[in-house]
Amino acid sequence: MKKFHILTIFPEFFEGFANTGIVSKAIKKGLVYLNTVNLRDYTADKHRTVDDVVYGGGPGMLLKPEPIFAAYEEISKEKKPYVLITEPWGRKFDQKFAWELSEKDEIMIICGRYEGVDERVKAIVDQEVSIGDFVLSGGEPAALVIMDAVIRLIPGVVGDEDSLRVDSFSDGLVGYPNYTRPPVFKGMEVPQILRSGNHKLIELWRRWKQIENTYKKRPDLLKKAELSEKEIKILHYIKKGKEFEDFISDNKV
Ligand code: 6GU
Repeated sequence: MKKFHILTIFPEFFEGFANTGIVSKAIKKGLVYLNTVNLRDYTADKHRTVDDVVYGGGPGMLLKPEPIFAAYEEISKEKKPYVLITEPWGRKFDQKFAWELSEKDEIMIICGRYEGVDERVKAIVDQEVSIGDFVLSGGEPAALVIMDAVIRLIPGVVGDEDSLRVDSFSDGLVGYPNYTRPPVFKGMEVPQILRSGNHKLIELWRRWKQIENTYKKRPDLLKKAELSEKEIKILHYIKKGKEFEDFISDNKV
């Protein structure tokens, strides 16, 4: 079972997430345990203060270190978790990072506030993490994004494990287009190849579309993708503006 410990001043933020869809099923199956920790429960004063003014002056309030350390120390008594803190400048969260986190048994995510967190908290942090180059008012939406991406990688969570294998990004490329019924909708037709029953050809067409979509939508990904000789050939065709049908007839597929 994978455990997430989420340190937050807004535990209610995670209720809808924990009670919906795949995540809710994973929790009910006992594959995931979601421990949302209210930092106010680890304060010592009457007002349950979690933040304070900045030494040296400046705007905003910072999360105090004591409640965060107190929560961390209690959690660590059982097992030391891998500790993340949400920061706009942290390591960019991506599919590779999600796979890495799926290997950890216990993950703690400290949800920062945009004004910041007392720097001494970094003493317990293994990795600062960001979900992109933009500023959130708090780390809660980021923690939710991270958990969702990691939870679906846990064996037994997603019904059809094949779907993980064909995920966009699983091989560094954008996904291929999919269609369901009806075969013609508002004059738009499902590509004939997908209805041909020729599985070898369908597989090749899907690969073509993945390479084409990556070239058109995310050319930055192509630099890192490890393409086979055949796939490099496909890319050459696409760059020259040729069609899938040209590739088929030129290469006697
Ligand atoms: Cl992880 N936290 C905050 N506060 N802002 C962000 C972020 C995280 N990722 C992108 N923007």
